[in-house]
Amino acid sequence: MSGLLTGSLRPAPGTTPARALTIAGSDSGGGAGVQADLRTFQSCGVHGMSALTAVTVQNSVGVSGFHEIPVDTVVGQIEAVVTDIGVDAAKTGMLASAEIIRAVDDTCRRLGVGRGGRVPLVVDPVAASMHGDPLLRDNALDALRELFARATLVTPNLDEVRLLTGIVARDRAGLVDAAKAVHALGPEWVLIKAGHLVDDPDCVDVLRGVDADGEPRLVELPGPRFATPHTHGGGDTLASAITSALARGADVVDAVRFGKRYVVRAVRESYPLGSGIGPVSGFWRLGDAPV
Ligand code: PXL
Repeated sequence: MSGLLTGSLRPAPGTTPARALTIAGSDSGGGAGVQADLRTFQSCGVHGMSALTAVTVQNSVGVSGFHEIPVDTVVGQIEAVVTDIGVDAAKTGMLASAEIIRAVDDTCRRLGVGRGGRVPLVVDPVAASMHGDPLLRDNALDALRELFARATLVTPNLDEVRLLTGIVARDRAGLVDAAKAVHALGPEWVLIKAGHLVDDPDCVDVLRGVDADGEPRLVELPGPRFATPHTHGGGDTLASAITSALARGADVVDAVRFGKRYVVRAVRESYPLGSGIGPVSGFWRLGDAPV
């Protein structure tokens, strides 16, 4: 692994850190969405910026509704930060509607974010909350598939794979088939998350892409499976840790390995909150030094 991600991730005081942008929705309960993304960026030593797409009304029990941000305000936020502050990597989370997805796609193309540009783009194709509450309009799947062609990496879970490709993966061979099918939609790399394969004691995610020599590459990423219901925000945290590593200059395979190590620790230290599902935690990154 490159030295970019080992040792202290703390930027030297007074220097400008690597910069990452999340284009995503707000979770009022603080477990997922932009709240999870920004604190993960911070924990990974990266300056976080946000373009808000929607505001969800949400607690640990579920999402009772959401309000979309007007498309020109979504685009305006992205343009404002990229043209002044600059960005080293970006990610998308909840995009809510086909109109927002298409506007984000076009804005990224214009600003050189994603494939064909200078800035890596991670697309986490958020469609529903853990409780099954919708976070994406039904008619937005075509636009989401089209956005995949701009992605450096897409990070679907198995529910999202089923929605986007019709494939129902039940075992590891199914994950590999899913990775091939999602890769065919056009992203440079795809990471299929095994979290939903609850019968598998290991949690072996599958990464597929094409390496610098043009050779297809399949990487298996094993990890422990924890017996906790409190995994809210796990997918957002993984994608944000990967985005942080990309912002620091890591290649995709190293960035995904880093993200997996980060989220394993966050799930291990997840906590109960409210009467429903609690969040994964970045508290393990806090030092013990007194304030
Ligand atoms: O974890 C996916 C996710 C992303 N973004 C927002 C969410 C959720 C899950 O609830 O609320 C805003």
